[in-house]
Amino acid sequence: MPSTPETGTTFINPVIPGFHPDPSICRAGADYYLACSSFEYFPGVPVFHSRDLVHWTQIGNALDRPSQLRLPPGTPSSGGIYAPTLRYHDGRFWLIVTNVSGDGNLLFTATDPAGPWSDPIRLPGVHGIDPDIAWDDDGTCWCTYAGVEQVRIDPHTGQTLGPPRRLWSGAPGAKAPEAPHLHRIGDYWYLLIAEGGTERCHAVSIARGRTPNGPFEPCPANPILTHRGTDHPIQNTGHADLVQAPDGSWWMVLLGVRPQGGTPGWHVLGRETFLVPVDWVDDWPVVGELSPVMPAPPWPLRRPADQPRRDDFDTSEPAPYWISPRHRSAQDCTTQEQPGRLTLHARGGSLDDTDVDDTDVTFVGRRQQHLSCRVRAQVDTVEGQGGLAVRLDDQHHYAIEASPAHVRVRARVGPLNTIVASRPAASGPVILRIDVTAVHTVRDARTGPDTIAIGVEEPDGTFAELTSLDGRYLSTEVAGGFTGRVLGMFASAGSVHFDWFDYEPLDDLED
Ligand code: 6LW
Repeated sequence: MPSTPETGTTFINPVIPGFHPDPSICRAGADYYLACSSFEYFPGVPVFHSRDLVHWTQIGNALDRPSQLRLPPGTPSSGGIYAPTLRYHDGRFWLIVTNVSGDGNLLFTATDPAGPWSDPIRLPGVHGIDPDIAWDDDGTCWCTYAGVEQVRIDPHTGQTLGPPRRLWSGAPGAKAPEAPHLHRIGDYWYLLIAEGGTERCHAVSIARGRTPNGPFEPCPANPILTHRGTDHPIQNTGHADLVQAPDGSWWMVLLGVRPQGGTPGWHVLGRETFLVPVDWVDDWPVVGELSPVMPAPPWPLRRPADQPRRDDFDTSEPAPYWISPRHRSAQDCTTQEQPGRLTLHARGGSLDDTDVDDTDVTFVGRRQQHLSCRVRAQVDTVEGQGGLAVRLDDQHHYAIEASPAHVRVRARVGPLNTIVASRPAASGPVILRIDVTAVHTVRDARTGPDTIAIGVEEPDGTFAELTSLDGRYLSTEVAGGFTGRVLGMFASAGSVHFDWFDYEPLDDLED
C-alpha cells in the first residue's frame, strides 16, 4: 500500500505501526500516554508518550518485573496479557489489564507512566476480559468489562463491592461485545464498545446514559466506525478509545490491520494503532474518515528523532522495544558478560517450544513495524548455535541458524518444520540477514503479502541469499491469533554472542 510521505498538512496512519493492538489513551496536561496489549511477551504492555497525538515514543513497558507479569510455562502464543485501560486520575496513572494465562484481572498504578509501576492489585471478583476503570464524581470506582458488564470495585484493595450488572450488548445479534471504555463527556456517560470480533467484521459502537451505570441508549448511527464489507486498505477496525485535546477537540485511537497481496489479503504486522478525529453532533460522536494519509491536527507536529538503525548493545539494560516470549532473565540474555555484545544462553528449547518442560527458547526480538525492512546481525557462534528469526508465533516462524559447522534456514509452518537451505559455515563471526519486501503489485488473487529473503552477508557486503520464502505463512490470516511479526535473535544451543543488530525500514513511503 504505497502512500505519500507525511507533509506539514498531513500525517500517516498507523500512528504506532506494528503489533500494537487494543490501544488505550489518556492525557495528563499537555502529555498523552497510550498502552497496548502484549500477549505472551515479556516485558509486557508497551507504554508510549506523545505531545501531538501523531508521533509516539515508547517510554517503557508497564509490566517489566516477574512480580507484575507471570507467564507460566506453557503460556501459548496469544495467551498472556489482553487489552489494557490506561487512565490518569487523582494525580496518578492507573492501568488495568487481564492476564488470561493465570492471574486474571490486575490493576497497577504509577506516578510516572515510564515506570516503575506498582506490583499488581488482583481483582478476583471481576470475571471478564477488557476491563475498564472509571470514577464517578463522588469517587465511586466502576470496572466495566467485555459482555458488557460492570461491577463496583475498591481500586486500592481490588475487592468487588456488590454484584455485577449487565449494561449493554451492542447491536442485537452482533458477536463479541467487548473493549468497553466509559467516558464522562458533558452531561452524559458514554459507553464505547467493539463488536463483531477482531477480524474483518470488527466495529465500534457507542451508547450513552445519564449515570455510569446506565440505562444506556444506543447511538442511532451505530456502528460509528467499521470497514466491514469494504475493500478499504485499513481493515478490522475496532477496539477504540477516546481522548480530548487541550483545544477541546476529540480524537479516537483504534486498532486496524493492513492486509497486503491478493484476496482476501494477508496482514503480517499484527493489529496496529490508528488515529482519527471525532466531531460531536447532537451529543453523539461522529468519527472522521480513517485513511492512511490524514489531514494534520491544527497544532504543530513534533516528529522525534528517528530511532537509531543499529543496536550496538552498549547499554546495561535492553531498550524497551526488545521483547521475549514468556520471560527473559539477566542470566539468559545479557550485555554485561562481554562489553558491547549481547550474549544469549540457550535454555534447551527451540523456537517451537512453549516452555512446557521449563526449557524455553532464548529469543529477544522487536516488532516488525514496516511492510518492507531489512534486519542484519553479526553473530559469533563459536560456543553455540543461534541466529535470526522472523516469529509470528511458536508454530509459524522462519529462522536462519549458524553453528560452527553450518548456516541453515528452517521454516516452521503449522505441522511442517523443515530445513529449506543450508551451507557450510565460514570461520569467525558471520553477518546474517533477512530482507522483507512487500509485494505492492497484486498480480492475481494468490499473490502473497511479501517475500522474506534469508541469507548471509559476504565480507564485501553482497547478499548471499539462501532462500526466499512467501510471507503469507507468517500472517495472521494463516496462523490466527492476536499478535504480529517479531524479528529477533535466538540461541538454540550453548552461548551465542551478537555484536550488533540492525533494523532498517525499507519502505520510506510509509515511515
Ligand atoms: C481483546 C479484544 C480484542 O481482548 O481482541 O480486538 C482481544 N479486540 O477486545 C485481544 O486483543
